[in-house]
Amino acid sequence: MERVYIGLGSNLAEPAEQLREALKALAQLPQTALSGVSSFYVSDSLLPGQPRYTNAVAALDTGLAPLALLDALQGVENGQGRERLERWGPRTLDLDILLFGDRLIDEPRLKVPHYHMHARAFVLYPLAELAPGLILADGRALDNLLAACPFEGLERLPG
Ligand code: PH2
Ligand code: MG
Ligand code: MG
Repeated sequence: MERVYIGLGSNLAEPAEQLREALKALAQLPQTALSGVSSFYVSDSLLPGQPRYTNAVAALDTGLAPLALLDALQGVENGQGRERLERWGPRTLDLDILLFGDRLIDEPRLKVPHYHMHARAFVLYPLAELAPGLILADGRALDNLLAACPFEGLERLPG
């Protein structure tokens, strides 16, 4: 089993409900346990003019290979009505593999650690709830990434 961190995001059709549905689906994946879920956070979209996003991070322990997990996650996205109309368009559900054990993956369909995660408060702060003090496979320390990425603009939802 390998520890994997998944970034969840939604900015359409009741985003928090989309995340709760997605977490149920993650818990049902084959060879996989859902081992932790962060708080939910609301923030403005990186792209202006879109609805605000709700984001969270989940920890999985999985025996699936990276591309098998990616296929499964895309199945969950599609099952929740994800339409791929434009890059970075608004979406009912986005499931991103952030970290996969201690692997560095550079394949056409999958780059791990997830690109830009180091600069996204809506990824780093929920990740830090689950994995304080984490060192990424590429040697970067989560604490250093947090120090360079202000919490500003994030709203942590209660409960
Ligand atoms: N995802 C995007 C574009 N902008 N903004 C926030 N706050 N959260 C996201 O998950 C997000 C975004 C495309 O993946
Ligand atoms: Mg994304
Ligand atoms: Mg994505």
